[in-house]
Amino acid sequence: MTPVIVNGFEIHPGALDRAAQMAVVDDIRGVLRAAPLFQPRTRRGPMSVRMSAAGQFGWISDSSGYRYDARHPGGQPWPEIPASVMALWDRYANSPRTPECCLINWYAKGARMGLHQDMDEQDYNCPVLSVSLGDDALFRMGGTERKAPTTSHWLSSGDVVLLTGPSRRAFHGIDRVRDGSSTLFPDGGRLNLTLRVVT
Ligand code: MD3
Ligand code: FE
Repeated sequence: MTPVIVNGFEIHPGALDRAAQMAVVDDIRGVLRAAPLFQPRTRRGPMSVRMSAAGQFGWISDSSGYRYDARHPGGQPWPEIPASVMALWDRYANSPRTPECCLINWYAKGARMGLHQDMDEQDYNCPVLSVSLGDDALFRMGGTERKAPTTSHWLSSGDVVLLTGPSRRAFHGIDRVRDGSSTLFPDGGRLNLTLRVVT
């Protein structure tokens, strides 16, 4: 399928069918058994999104600031990135590098993510690949300056977004999640995976 380009963001609607979505969710449940979701705290307070990760590095945020770290806050190394998720990178990322982090974001009812840039990775020439699962989310995309105009796009379960080129450095966020819009999770909610090269 040819992607939709919105504001320089490469969106692949319905990249994963229902069976593929369920297989990825199953694999991520396995990751979360070894590396449970936690609530990152920033200087601005606790985030509404809960997080975990797989791969060599995960993103953590605590009293000493935020950073990529080789260990979960519980002290254990992160589990391996599941093959079902790695396969999406191979298919959509078009990158010679291998992802070193699969960040896992869980949006329970009411969770959101403010407009931000992802600047903790060392090489912005490496793309980021995002996979949306569960409830629909209103994704806001801007430019490389906070004041640049933004456009919004609903992301649905099974959508893949490739952040490459100028969009890799662009401000973005999740304004809201539409509760009950998907049946993938029996009790609702949204899972977002982002594959990243960190070093
Ligand atoms: C644009 N996640 O984890 S995914 C994040 O749905 C994050 O949970 C959102 O923003 C979510 O940092 C949006 C789309 C996305 C992911 C990473 C990006 C857009 C991006 C990195 C750089 C630029
Ligand atoms: Fe981000």
